[in-house]
Amino acid sequence: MDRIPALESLAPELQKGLDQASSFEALEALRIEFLGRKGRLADIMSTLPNLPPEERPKLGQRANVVKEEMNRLFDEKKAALTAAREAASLARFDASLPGRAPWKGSLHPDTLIMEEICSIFGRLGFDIAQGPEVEIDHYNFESLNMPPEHPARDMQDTLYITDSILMRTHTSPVQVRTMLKEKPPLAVVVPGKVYRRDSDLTHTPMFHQVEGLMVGHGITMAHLRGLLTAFVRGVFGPRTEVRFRQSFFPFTEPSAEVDISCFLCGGAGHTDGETCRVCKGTGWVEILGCGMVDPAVFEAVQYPADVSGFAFGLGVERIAMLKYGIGDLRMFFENDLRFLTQFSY
Ligand code: 2NL
Repeated sequence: MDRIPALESLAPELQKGLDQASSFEALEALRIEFLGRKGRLADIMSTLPNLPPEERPKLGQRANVVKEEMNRLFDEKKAALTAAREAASLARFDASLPGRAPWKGSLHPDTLIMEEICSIFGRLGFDIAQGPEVEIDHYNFESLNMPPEHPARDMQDTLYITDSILMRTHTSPVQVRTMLKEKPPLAVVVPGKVYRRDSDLTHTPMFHQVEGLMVGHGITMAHLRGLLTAFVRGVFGPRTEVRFRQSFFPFTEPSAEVDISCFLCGGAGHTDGETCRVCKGTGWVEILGCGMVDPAVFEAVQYPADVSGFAFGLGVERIAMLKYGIGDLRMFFENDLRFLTQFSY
């Protein structure tokens, strides 16, 4: 005998069962019944040792063929069930429903303003420079005409790491590093984070600055005025007027603060009979500080005595608050998506 009837009927019977099965559960039940460890095929296999030794190999081979055939039948049915399930879920899919909009990232207002400022100065011929936020006293103060006992140091509440290492209080040390690396003429803008020991409604321990520096032969205050005028017109519109007020910084002489004509009321001081909320009725808004680089700074970086230059510095959050009408500095640091996503573009 080379065939066992029970073995030969397995695949046809399985096929009948599969034809009836309409779920993955029914499929699994059939798999256990026919191919399981205690299933019908295993049952038949367990009778093999009762056969005469010469018949065993042939029947063993035949059992393997039947097993493979049954596995193929299962795979076929499984694929059919899967296809049916997908077709059913597609039938439920309503292509007329409104879609869900994907989350779209946006840039922080600080980033937008820094990029805009760098782009304007880039077009005016300036390079962009960056440097470390942890600085040494020498680059942050000493070479900027602020020796250890200089009263100007009291103007800065500094976050010290050691006696001589600190968090930079302005980006000026990057300009110092640039001058130590490069000979004049040069023109750089430096955007970045700066740190002060200060925290209240209108001050945060970290904020952003952009500073600029142009050095060469024959650089005058006229160049400073022309470039800053072009700059503020780029940010606040072509009709913006500028006004220079005498001021003081340890690293510039002479020094000035720059006001622009109010971009909300156009300098009138009022809108629809109400006092202008941006300039508080003055018609002017303070925008930055600047001046001609003090010769002591050039001396500290060993530049020749016949070079001259101008520098300026501005607070990024302040510009962003003015430009976007943001009333509260804390908004910049809370990372509230209702605030941040308003700056998508
Ligand atoms: C302000 C004023 C200013 C500078 C920054 C500077 C840098 C070097 C040399 C000279 Cl290396 N000056 N920077 C000059 C004038 C003003 O910042 O109110 N910033 C928020």
